[in-house]
Amino acid sequence: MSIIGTEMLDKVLGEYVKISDDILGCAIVDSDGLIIASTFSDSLEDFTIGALTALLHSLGEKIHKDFDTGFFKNATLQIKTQILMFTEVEDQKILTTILKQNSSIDSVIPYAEMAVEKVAKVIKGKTDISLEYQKPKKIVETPISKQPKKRYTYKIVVSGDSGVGKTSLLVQFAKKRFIADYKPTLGVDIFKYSYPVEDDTLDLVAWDVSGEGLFQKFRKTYYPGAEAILILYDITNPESFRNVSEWVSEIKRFAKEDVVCVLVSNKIDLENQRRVSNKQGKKLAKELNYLFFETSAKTGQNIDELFLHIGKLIIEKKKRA
Ligand SMILES: Nc1nc2c(ncn2[C@@H]2O[C@H](COP(=O)(O)OP(=O)(O)OP(=O)(O)O)[C@@H](O)[C@H]2O)c(=O)[nH]1
Ligand SMILES: [Mg+2]
Repeated sequence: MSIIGTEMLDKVLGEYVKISDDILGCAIVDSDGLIIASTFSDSLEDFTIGALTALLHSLGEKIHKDFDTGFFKNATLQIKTQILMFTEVEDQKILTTILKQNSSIDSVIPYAEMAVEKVAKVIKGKTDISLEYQKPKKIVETPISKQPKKRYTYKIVVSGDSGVGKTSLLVQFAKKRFIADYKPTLGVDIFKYSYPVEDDTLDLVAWDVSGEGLFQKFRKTYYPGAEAILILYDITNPESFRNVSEWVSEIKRFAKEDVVCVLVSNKIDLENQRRVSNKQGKKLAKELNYLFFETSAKTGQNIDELFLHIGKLIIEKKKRA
């Protein structure tokens, strides 16, 4: 990149960190984890900047891995005292934003998306880049009679034990492909996917949570605002079925009362290794008053049906509200 480009990148990042006091700093990192540019909030001391820079350097592996899955849009990683948010820039580069521990990630995401658009332009050599970050527009919903086609956004949290297939289910739904290698999710990955439901369009914001106990204490911050929650278990793994109750109690404590809950019995392509019967799953769902779906993230069986069903319920609810 030219000197003008580098200066422009610094300006774009400089304005971005001013958006919110929650942003401590940010960096553009390439797919090998190398830092191309970085900016930190004016209020930070040099030693804090040093520590944060070291942190960014240590992220190379995660960034590399996420690129590998080909499914990188918006991910966050919660560490001891900060949140790291990664947003993909078109050209195999990532904007990493370092946020204070209790920041509202949802409110920073739209600005991060504006920042990556600007960064992509700088990388392409464009110079006519606005440094302004406009407040994201709120979607104003007009009455149904005046506007038959509508867009709705909804947040879904996908939970369940490690390895049950949460990430695979989302990848299969959005990309129609299956990743056979197991790469555990770290913290939480957030991605967006739009799909039609009858005459309307749904913008799904899925929070793909790590099933690892290690990340448990952070999970409570993921549930507020969720309109649907999936709890997955693996039909070949009875422990993941037994642990559904743990996930249910977490949801009861932290999610909205009227959230749409679905018990998802995954990996049904492995019928010959099944150790949790269809009947057991159905019975538990009934007791919990949850919807019940049996899916395979490998073959895609029932996954479109699952999201269509949830989508219809969400739209009905929003139209009634
Ligand atoms: N046969 C089969 N394998 C699956 C299915 N879903 C997931 N897998 C495999 O199970 C392993 C774990 O899948 P993931 O989607 O990474 O599991 P996860 O629930 O996201 O796990 P964490 O991120 O650690 O919480 C991977 O090797 C997947 O390929 C399925 O429906 N059928
Ligand atoms: Mg995962």
